[in-house]
Amino acid sequence: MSAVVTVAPTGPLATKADNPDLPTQPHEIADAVAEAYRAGAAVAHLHLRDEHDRPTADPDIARRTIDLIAERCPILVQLSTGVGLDVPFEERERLVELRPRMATLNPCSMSFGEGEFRNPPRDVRRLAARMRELGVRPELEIYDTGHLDACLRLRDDGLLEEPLQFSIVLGVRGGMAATPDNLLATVRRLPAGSVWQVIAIGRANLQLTAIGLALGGNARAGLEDTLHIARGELAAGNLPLVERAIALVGAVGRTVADVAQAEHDLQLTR
Ligand code: KMH
Ligand code: ZN
Repeated sequence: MSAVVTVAPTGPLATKADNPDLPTQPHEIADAVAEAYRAGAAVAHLHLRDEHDRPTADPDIARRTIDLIAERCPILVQLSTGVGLDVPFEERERLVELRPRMATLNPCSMSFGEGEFRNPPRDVRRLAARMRELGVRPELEIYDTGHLDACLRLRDDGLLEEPLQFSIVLGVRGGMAATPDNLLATVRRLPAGSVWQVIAIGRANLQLTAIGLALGGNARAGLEDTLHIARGELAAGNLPLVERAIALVGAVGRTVADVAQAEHDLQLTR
């Protein structure tokens, strides 16, 4: 069974002071994504930064980044609508108007590290409905038990179409701890036929990515999720993390999905 590897080169929080190899500007992100594609990643999960490296939902920056990526490789683009903790929901949601193949949908508000991640129910419903209208496939971010229930309610209300696509996010301070028990308990509760991946934040990244792959999930790799390749050792860019995930796919006896296989596995209809 093939596994889709997503590269997440740049998250909402880290800066170049945390890891000097963090790509922040459009051409840096595009170069990192193209390297990851050549290594085997089929999906790129994107956060954008402005010229001061602050998280932004500026559609021009997003468009420019997507175009630079398309010049370099045919990887599938997934825009983050999480964007950054201080960016208003109304700006974040506009990103789906660019009609990426996929975008994230964060179903609930929560504490997030030292900050607050605001996803009010009415706004989430509006974004889910708009994504459905535009044919942008939502990746549902599950940071805690009740987030899955919130997604199932959206499905029951006709705002999400099956098969559902989930990220099980482990290790955000404010969400589930990064433990195998939490991963297993969440996987067991997913509706039959769901597509899912593990997003393992911080130290448990390697272990939980490996467990997710062994259980049949997809994998995500990159500096958004961990700045380190080993304890106390910064990753020298996204590539070593992507290569590590690719090696894990082989180690559990699976093959790496190319873009065409990923379109099939993720059941992308446009
Ligand atoms: N930053 C991760 C903890 C999103 O961008 O919308 C989850 C994430 C969600 O990637
Ligand atoms: Zn993200």
